[in-house]
Amino acid sequence: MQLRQGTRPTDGQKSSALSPLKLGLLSLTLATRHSRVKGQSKMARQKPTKPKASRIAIKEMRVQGGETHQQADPTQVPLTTNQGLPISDNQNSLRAGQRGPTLLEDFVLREKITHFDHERIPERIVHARGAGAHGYFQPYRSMKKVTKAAFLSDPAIKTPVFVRFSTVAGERGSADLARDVRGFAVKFYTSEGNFDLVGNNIPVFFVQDAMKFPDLIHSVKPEPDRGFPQAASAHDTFWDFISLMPESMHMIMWVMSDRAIPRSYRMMEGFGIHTFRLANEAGKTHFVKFHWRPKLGTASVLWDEAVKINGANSDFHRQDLWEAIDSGDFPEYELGLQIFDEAMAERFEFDVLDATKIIPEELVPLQMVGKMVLDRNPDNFFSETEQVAFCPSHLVPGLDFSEDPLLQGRLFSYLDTQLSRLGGPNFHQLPVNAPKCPFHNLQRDGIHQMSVPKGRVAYEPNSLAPEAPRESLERGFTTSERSIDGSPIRARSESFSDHYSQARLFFRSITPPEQKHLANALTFELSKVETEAVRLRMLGHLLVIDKDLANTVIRALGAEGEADKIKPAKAPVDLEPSPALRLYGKFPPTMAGRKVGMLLGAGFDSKIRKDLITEIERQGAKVAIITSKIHGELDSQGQITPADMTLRASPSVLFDAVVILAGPEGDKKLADDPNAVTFLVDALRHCKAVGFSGIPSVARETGVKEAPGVTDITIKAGVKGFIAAARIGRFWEREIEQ
Ligand code: HDE
Repeated sequence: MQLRQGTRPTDGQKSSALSPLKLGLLSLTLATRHSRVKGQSKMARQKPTKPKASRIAIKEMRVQGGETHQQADPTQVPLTTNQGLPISDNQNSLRAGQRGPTLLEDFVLREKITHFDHERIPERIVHARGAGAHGYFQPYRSMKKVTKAAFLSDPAIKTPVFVRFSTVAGERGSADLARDVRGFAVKFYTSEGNFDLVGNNIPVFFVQDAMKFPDLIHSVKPEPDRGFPQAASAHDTFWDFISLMPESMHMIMWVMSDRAIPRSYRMMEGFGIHTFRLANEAGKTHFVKFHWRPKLGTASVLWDEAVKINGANSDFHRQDLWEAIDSGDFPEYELGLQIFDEAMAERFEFDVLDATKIIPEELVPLQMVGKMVLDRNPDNFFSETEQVAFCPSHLVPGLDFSEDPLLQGRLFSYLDTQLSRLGGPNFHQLPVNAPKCPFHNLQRDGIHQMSVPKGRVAYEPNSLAPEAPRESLERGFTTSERSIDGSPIRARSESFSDHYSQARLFFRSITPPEQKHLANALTFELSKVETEAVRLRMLGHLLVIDKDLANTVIRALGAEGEADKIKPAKAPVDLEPSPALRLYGKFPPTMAGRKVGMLLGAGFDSKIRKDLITEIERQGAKVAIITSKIHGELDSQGQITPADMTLRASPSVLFDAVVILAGPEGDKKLADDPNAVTFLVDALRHCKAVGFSGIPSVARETGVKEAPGVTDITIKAGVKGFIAAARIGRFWEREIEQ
């Protein structure tokens, strides 16, 4: 059956077993790209030598889902499986109907993902670098109306959790402040088994189908011939792939935004991304999206800070989490649910099975249903943070999956990857992975078997072991009812084809400073791309998303050549801006969880120091005393204040706000010290609150005195003024071109 424009096959609707590639549903575009061989001399380019390796014609076409298909021409070797079988469609997994679940029969997908999963041993192939913490989750009220999940049923129940935050692209030893998505994975040890909510800090993803995940990761990882760049997306292979994936445009807006360089794991949101299902006792189901909201509000750093933090302390995020928990300042996140039914889902402009789309909170508001508190550091990094094994397939009764083709692929991948990463099928027995409720079955043996099962019976049904575990209809997990009726097909539903409207929505919803940073990030990344054709293709996508954004980037790049003319599969529409997508101004001003760097110079006023510390701590923030020499600094009375850090090792990028407090002699010394000047110049450039003592040498060096958010702490109400500024956080009006 051929689908009309704008229609979406319903569950019961049969779709053709032939892929739209064969049906030729939409008009095909044939694009020819010429790749340039870098480093060739002008002469060599004028007189090409045989064979013409530099000129490769690539046949490209878009079909109804809007994804790019590149087809081998008859003289080229086709893409094959490892058994040599030519592959007809490398973009779509095999589904029961266009919007149906992925079929286990899809040996092509399984071969591709199996191979991918086993590519690295034992480091995680993605999300290798991370930090973990123990804690608990507690619901605010019973959610029995919509789910029978026990851990959401009673506000008296505290469910233990283990959380792991991570970066995606870098290796285990890479730096924390890479521009990247952050993993936000939570293992709930519930009374009915483990539930793993394996999410990210961005609510959408790059690709719509699990089939594309290995390609995405290969494109962002160090390029295979040279082994670099590490933990960076600013290189040709990433942007080549992305510019051929219109479906990635929404995610690209998020990844180029400040969300991808968070200030702290404690100050970022988390998202389950996919649509899941909730099921109540009566079997009634609703769709649901999971959100985590940090109690400390959201905060990010600037790219210039990120680069400098990576040099000053590449463990910045991991250490920040550890120290907060260690000092009893426990990170907290609220769990918010967006709950909606199938009828509502049908009315949305987008498909709820498409992981590149959000459901604006203005359409479906968040219901805050509980809180998670992280109150204990791991005892052993390897045993816990490294060996924890999250799997989106770890579910409890009352929750269920949706047919999102990205989620469906993940259901297979995680268990598979643990087999090589953790060495065999018994990784669930490791303390961090073992359920905290009793678990018994008749699986036996295997490498690293740690339990000693007794008796002669390891099968079921049996009549020899009445005490052996048996199935339970009442307590057991049952898949929620839904009709699946479709012929096997490799095709993406047309309802997945609007790749630009939400990218535009995101850009137009965020605040002007965020927009500016996003344009800066795109300019930086694209300026690192060596292949002009890739850059021009990407600029073409930006022109579709938002002309002002594209032109800002084009101007800043000084790009020559004409941006590609991209014809979207579906023309974008202007959506009502969603303030909930903003990073700044969404949470009330606070200093809680922040850190103030207090640089002391000789002869400082100890009363001001004391008053400041008292006020800062009252706000829930911490102070680090910084001095030139490790033993500390003398105040005006000749008393020494010991140092937490030395100036050389503590640039102001490590703090949320800074103070410089010195007597006349100390002030002069600091003004002569390039580290002190940089300390202040950077705090100013990064728009932070600055407090200084009325002695102006360093301040005069940097022109800092005049700027908004800068307070003379020696005047009456100076301390108060500094605190008020530090609560605001950043003074964007101070931002200079970066
Ligand atoms: Fe993952 N992902 N992923 N992913 N993912 C892994 O599992 C994979 C995706 C996410 O702290 C791996 O145990 C596929 C989306 C997190 O231990 C691996 C696809 C989201 C973590 C894997 C995706 C995530 C992982 C590597 C496309 C956000 C770290 C090691 C179908 C919702 C968990 C491991 C931790 C880890 C596969 C896409 C989040 C290989 C095939 C979308 C937070 O199994």
